[in-house]
Amino acid sequence: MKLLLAIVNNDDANYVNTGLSKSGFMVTKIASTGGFLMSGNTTFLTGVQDDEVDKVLEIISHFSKKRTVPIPADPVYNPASISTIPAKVTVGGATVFVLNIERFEHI
Ligand code: 2BA
Repeated sequence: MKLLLAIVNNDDANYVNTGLSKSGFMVTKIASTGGFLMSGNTTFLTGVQDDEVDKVLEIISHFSKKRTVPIPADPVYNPASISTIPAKVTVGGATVFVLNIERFEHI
């Protein structure tokens, strides 16, 4: 069994949630914050059988878009922000960690 921990852009989170739920996967959503942009994202926890991992990754990938976003203008952690052209980073699709589950109990 595996635990997938998927960090998804807030704008894609409802689509990912619906996609996973409609395919029968149990999902827990956690409101999270990216340490670099310091803006909200959504972390999904999904426990699945080993042979279901690829299907979950496919659904997450299908609904998670890549986007370019400006880095907030804060000269302390973004020296480039003193330029008139905002620095940008590419965010997403999704960041996914796949962890081995030693034991699972649903009590
Ligand atoms: P943030 O930490 O807010 O990062 C947003 C985007 O900023 C990242 O997109 C990446 O393009 C860029 N970025 C992050 N740290 C950077 C740095 N030190 N220098 C330059 N650019 C940097 P993604 O890679 O798609 O990550 C989206 C979100 O996924 C991240 O939001 C963070 O919440 C999470 N994440 C990504 N990689 C992670 C990791 N290895 N461990 C834990 N969380 C991760």
